[in-house]
Amino acid sequence: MRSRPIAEAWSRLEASERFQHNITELGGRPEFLFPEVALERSLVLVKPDGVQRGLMGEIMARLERRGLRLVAARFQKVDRPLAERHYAVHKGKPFYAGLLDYITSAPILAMVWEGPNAISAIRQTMGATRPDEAAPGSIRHDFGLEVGRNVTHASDGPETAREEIGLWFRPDELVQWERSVDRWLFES
Ligand code: RTP
Ligand code: MG
Repeated sequence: MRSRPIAEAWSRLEASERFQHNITELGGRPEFLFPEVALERSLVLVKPDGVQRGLMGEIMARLERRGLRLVAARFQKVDRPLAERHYAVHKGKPFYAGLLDYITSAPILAMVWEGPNAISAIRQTMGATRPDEAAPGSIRHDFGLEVGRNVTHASDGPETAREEIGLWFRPDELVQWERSVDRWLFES
């Protein structure tokens, strides 16, 4: 997603012979100059501690105020098989058993949110895994103290996001919609 004038100027530049020569000399196209902004989706969970502490509204409000768009939401209990599939990557780690007990201990709020670069934007809003290392102003910093009670989950990459959204939601539960403010939040 680039604004039209920049995209057009960039295309003209790329088409020039001098540019092609210089890029070949450099060994490739300098993507870092104009990184693409992708419209992404991420799974977000308000974990049992966040629900019990009455933080669902606060967490949704922060994501909404950031400009992200809600795609799906379900308040539910998490059974063991779903927890095992969701956290399969952590099987065998010392905290795995405690993590499964924690996530299945009480209801959670499962959601899908979308927006430009949503995956990294949401991870940033959540903060580092350990609340004692999370940046001030992030959810885990502002509402947490211990890694085993860190309030939220968010997908950590595009592939994980696809898998997790598929695990938690059926395709017909994902709502495609537009907000009148989208053009004030998404450049194109
Ligand atoms: P999440 O998957 O929940 O969004 O968290 P994350 O990516 O920031 O961290 P990850 O490494 O995927 O860990 C998953 C969850 O396991 C618990 N954990 N406990 N005791 C420990 O050392 C430890 N390490 C991780 C946390 O609840 C973490 O969110
Ligand atoms: Mg993770």
